[in-house]
Amino acid sequence: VTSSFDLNPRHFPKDFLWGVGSSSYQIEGGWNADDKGESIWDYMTHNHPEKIADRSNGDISSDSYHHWRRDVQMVHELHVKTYRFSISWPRIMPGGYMNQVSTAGIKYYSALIDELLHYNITPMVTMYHWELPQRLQELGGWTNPEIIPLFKDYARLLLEMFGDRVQIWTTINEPWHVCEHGYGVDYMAPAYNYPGIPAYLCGHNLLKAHAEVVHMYRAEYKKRQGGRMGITLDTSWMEPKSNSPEDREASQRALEFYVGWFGHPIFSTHGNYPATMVDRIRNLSKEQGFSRSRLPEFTKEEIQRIRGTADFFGINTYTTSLVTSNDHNNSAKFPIPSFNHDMGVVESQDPNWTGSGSVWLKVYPKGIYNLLMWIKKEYNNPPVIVTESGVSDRGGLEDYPRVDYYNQYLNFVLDALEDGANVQGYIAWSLMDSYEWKAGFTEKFGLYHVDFNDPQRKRTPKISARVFAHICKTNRIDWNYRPSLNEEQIT
Ligand code: GBH
Repeated sequence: VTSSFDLNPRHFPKDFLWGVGSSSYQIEGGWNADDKGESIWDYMTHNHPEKIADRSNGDISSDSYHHWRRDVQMVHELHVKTYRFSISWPRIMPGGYMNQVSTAGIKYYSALIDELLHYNITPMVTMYHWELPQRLQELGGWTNPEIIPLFKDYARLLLEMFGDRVQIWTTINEPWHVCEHGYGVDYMAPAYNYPGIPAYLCGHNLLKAHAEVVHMYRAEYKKRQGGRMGITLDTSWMEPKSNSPEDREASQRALEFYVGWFGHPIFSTHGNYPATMVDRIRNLSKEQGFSRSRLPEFTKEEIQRIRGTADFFGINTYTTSLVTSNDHNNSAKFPIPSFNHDMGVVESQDPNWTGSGSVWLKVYPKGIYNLLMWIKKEYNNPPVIVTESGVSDRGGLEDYPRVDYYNQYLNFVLDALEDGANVQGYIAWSLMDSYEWKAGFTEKFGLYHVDFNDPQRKRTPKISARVFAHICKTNRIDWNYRPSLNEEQIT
């Protein structure tokens, strides 16, 4: 099926939503331009550079605060239909409150949106890709229920300012990552490193904040503005390490902890957290001497209010883990209590899988198929948009491994479509090389190379940009397409 003699190649659906993605802190720079406030990432990278692989920060990064016109040109060259980008909360509301709104911040995103529409590209806007105003972190961030009305205020401002021109919204990028990596371990900002308790408070407030925003959108904006709103979850595919019943159970449990924690309350028929999660955390909490479960409980009304609050299921997925049951030993990775210990799953990867520029990211193309089929089965086949998928390297324009990644992963997306999964789109991560959070500038995910030594931050298409553009243009995978680097423009 993959040879040049293939006279009948499989096509993606006509209206398949092709896209490329980025996020504000990773590309914008302009960290204190005009009246922008400090975010938790500004704060962490400035005060704790030792937490970042190359001690760098996003102060300038790809400088999209100044080069956004070129960014849109690139998106246009790629023949995609949508550009997924995020808005920086403190660029719009420097202190996180409505008392101070930045005109310069609003102007920036407004111009970007208009430029996209000029090229007929649909803006897909993420409200929160991890840039919390530092002032709100000082109140406890997502662990403080105050975040619910504050996030709603911020969302209302975005809908008022941009909702007439934005047809696809997602509220929050990767809640699991926000809560567990931000509060449970010393990883992403604010790096609380307080296992087993605050991540669940974060998740609880985050779900309520998300639901309030979707209800507000539906009640006050959707009819007039006509768009749709979802959320983006993330997970690796959890492949049972063996065919034993224990490992298959570990796989299902891991998916319920990573995806179900947020997916079940929003997308399942009954709502609420997955029963496995509720039971395990309640029982372990009791064993550990807590007077009630570390996982907060929703009231009946809250369960109903959260259920159904998404028009589509956004999923970010890059790689696969092999999973087996944990023996519950107390260890650095499984302290008692902790999310990992509650989940009770040990993850590994097959050393034979193709590597990438990131230790965690191994190429396992079938994982995306398995995950899409799992979502179909688990949540009654909701409309799904793959909001991120891609692979890193350590640099260079001749990125043939990235070409292979997209061809192979997309081939499995076609399989999932053929097997009935309601996949509506695929957004490649990422438009261009950018600030890779903890990895700083050491890992590159871009279809476009960015010269970080050039004050102009010159962008150059890699081989993968040409291949991805060809896929989006022809709506199919062409295994033999081998563009050269010589052409300056993508055609
Ligand atoms: C995405 O998250 C982000 O949304 C995006 O901003 C980012 O650029 C992209 O990843 C690439 O990194 O170090 O073993 O603890 C993807 C989900 C989950 C990927 C956690 C990195 C770290 C695993 N991420 N994972 S580990």
